Amino acid sequence: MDKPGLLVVGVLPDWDLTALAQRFTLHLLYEAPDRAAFLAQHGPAIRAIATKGELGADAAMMDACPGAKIIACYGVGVDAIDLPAALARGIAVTNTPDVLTEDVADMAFALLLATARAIPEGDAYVRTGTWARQGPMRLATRVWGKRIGIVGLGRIGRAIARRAEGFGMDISYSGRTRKDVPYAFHASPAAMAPLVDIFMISAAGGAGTAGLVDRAAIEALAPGAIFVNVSRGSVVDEATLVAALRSGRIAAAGLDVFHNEPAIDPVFATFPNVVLSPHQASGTVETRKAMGALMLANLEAHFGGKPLPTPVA
Ligand code: 8YV
Repeated sequence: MDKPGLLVVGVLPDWDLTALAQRFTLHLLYEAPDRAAFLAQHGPAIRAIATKGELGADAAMMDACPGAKIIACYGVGVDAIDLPAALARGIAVTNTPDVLTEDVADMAFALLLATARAIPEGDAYVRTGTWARQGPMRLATRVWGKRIGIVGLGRIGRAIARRAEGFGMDISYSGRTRKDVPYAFHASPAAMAPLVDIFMISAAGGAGTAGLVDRAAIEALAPGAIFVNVSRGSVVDEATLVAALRSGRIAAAGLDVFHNEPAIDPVFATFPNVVLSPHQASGTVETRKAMGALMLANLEAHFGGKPLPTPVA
């Protein structure tokens, strides 16, 4: 029997492509010079769509693949998938929660430590011989014991909070609802902003959080605050963030996510006090293998008529 056709929207590691190819006939959209022509040609053969957090799937893609009844997302964030369009077409959507939580929280702390302790600057200081020529580097900023405010205390936010406990931090959070946690709750990012030294964003993306960290929140930050975002660029009013970096109101920023990835606003690269990361928070071999395995498990379950391991509610 012919293997079902799988539309692969974005590049995946070879180990995933090898595993997927055993079960499906792969149609690699990311290799197509003309996406629309590729979808017109291969769409009728597609029975499932494998996409990625940042790439998603829109209604036009779904319409081009009328036989696809599942979209399996390699990533926890499904903000780039048109969920109402999937629902209207009876298409199941799955994602890869939990398996990436701890890595994303690690990256949040890596960016925090890199900015506060000026790790990239120190690295350059040694490499360029400045240390030997000029002596000790400037002093940096302490991390342990500081006040951290987390925007979005979901799975990833809680993992960040657990790490913050280990750093002896005073922890608060903002979110839609108060949670049963021993951390201070604030009704909005703007209410929390003036009360923290570290402003950490781990809210889910999507229409509900677009611009959640708005001008009011950024302008309310305590002078000298450190700003870290490991969620989605869309959560932040980026123009105001840039203005706050330019004016020096924010001491430093660690950013893994941006508007318009990967062609981000080049202004970010001009700030010496910003540490940039190319949307790599889940990017370890261990986690990416787990994400690929979970995506495949969802596809297998769908075609086996079994309950989906991680459907998107
Ligand atoms: C990406 C992510 O999916 O999980 C998410 O929502 O943003 C990431 O894990 C990852 O870059 C794979 O494309």
